[in-house]
Amino acid sequence: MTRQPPRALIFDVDGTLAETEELHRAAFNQAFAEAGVDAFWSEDLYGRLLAVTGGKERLATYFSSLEPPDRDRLMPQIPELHARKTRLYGEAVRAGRVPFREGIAELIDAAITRGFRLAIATTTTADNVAALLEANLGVGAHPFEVIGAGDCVAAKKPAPDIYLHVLGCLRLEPVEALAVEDSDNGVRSANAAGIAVVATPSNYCRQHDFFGALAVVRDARAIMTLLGWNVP
Ligand code: XBP
Ligand code: MG
Repeated sequence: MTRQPPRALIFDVDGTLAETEELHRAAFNQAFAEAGVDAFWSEDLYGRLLAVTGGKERLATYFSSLEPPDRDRLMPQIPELHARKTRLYGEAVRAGRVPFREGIAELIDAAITRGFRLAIATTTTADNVAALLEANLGVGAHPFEVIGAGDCVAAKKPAPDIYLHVLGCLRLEPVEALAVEDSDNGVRSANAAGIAVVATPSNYCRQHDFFGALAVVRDARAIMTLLGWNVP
């Protein structure tokens, strides 16, 4: 790494900390079934819908593609549907069904050992972040100084808002941070905020265009190698 070494790591959540999107997809489908909504998101359809970040925005994109009267009947149901989905997703995560990705725990520990500040910048909700951190690190035991999540900003990824919000809370300049992302929207968001970003593509994002990423690597262990940290 030829640049000035960063002082903070800012992690994306879904697809980066953990492979969560299959659990999100299952929660959306269960919420549809429980609400009597005649919809089912297959892996293929969900992979395309992931181009839209934010569950509520994703639902609005999908429902607006339907014909009236279904479209007009379903659009007002988005807040309740998404709240139901978030409850279902949180229950599944708290049941321990989604571990951190390979190397994430080691990267976090190595960063802490080296005095790095840690933060999160994600499109998902704060409740979902809390559930994932509790399931993998224990209740109240996470090392993230700032958690920027969901609707705390006006515009979701690929807009830079969430990264600019987290930088502001950390009182750091963009050049002092390094972001870790799994998707093209995430890389674009960090880049737009002026932050260098390493991509660790997730299952749904393998074919994405990671233009603008400092590097595209297999997992968090490869990030430690990139930073010159010995991999345990
Ligand atoms: C990924 C997203 C989120 C999740 C679903 O977030 O775009 O919308 O797919 O979670 P990130 P919600 O990669 O930025 O962590 O339904 O809570 O949005
Ligand atoms: Mg992601």
